[in-house]
Amino acid sequence: MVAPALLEIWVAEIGVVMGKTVVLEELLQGELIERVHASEFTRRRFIQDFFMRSKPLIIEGATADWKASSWTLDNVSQYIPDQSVSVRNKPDGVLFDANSMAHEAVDIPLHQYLHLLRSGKNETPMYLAQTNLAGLLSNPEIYAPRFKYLRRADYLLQTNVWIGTPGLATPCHYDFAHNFYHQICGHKHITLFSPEDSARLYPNPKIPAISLVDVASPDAEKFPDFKNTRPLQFVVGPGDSVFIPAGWWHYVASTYDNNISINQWYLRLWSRNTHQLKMIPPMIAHGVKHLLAARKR
Ligand SMILES: O=C(O)CCC(=O)C(=O)O
Repeated sequence: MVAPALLEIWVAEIGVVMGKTVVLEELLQGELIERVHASEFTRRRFIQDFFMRSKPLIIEGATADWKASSWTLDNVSQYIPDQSVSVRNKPDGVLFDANSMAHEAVDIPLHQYLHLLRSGKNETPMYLAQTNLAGLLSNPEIYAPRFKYLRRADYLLQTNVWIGTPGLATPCHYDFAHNFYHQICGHKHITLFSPEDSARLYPNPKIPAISLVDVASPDAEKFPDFKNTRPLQFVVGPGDSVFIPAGWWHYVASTYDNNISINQWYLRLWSRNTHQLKMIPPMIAHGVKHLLAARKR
């Protein structure tokens, strides 16, 4: 649980990230995400109170027994072999342009990248983003096993690692899979919006899973209805796992420390969760659109 003084610092940081001053009271007036500790939480409760209701939450301490839970910028090169990786380095730290999807990246040996981050000599914010752990390690499940709240029948689609500097932001978007986002070291600021806010987030007409609104600095003239969204904002630190249900919009930023996160996307192929059932037609439409676009190229 975040100590109040630290929370205030983070709130001030969020104020900077969001391009406006946010005071603690304002944040506390908004909706808060529920936080539970793994020692007092069961899979049954997860399914009933969160999964079936498509409700996000933070579980603390659920990855304490993972080998990856002790990864830091100083020791991760002992576990992940050196190899060339693609690192985002857009000068403004934004992962991609929400209009065009354009991004900038360099190929660099992983250990050199980690060394650069530790030295703090990088000239731009840098991000080894959404990198499939199975592509970096031959046995990723030893370090990041199936999450304990998953069922055997749930399909673990992909486990990604994210290693970055302060000053990064991943534009607001949603995924078709359920997401467990585990903070390993450093901190991230996360802003979530429910699927009910979709129209107020002005989806990119070409890629409807991406919002055109820059959550850090929203253009009130272009996106007047954004002010009517109900964001859930919070900071995650080491040991926190966030459940982001399929279809929930998320904007993820880092402001003041180097950080490592691991996320797991999974599909529950059959479920009475009505929201997930609603996701199936857009998911198929999205897939068909991609296939058609790929055939045209
Ligand atoms: O960590 C980030 O920067 C983005 C994470 C994200 O978008 C995801 O896990 O789906």
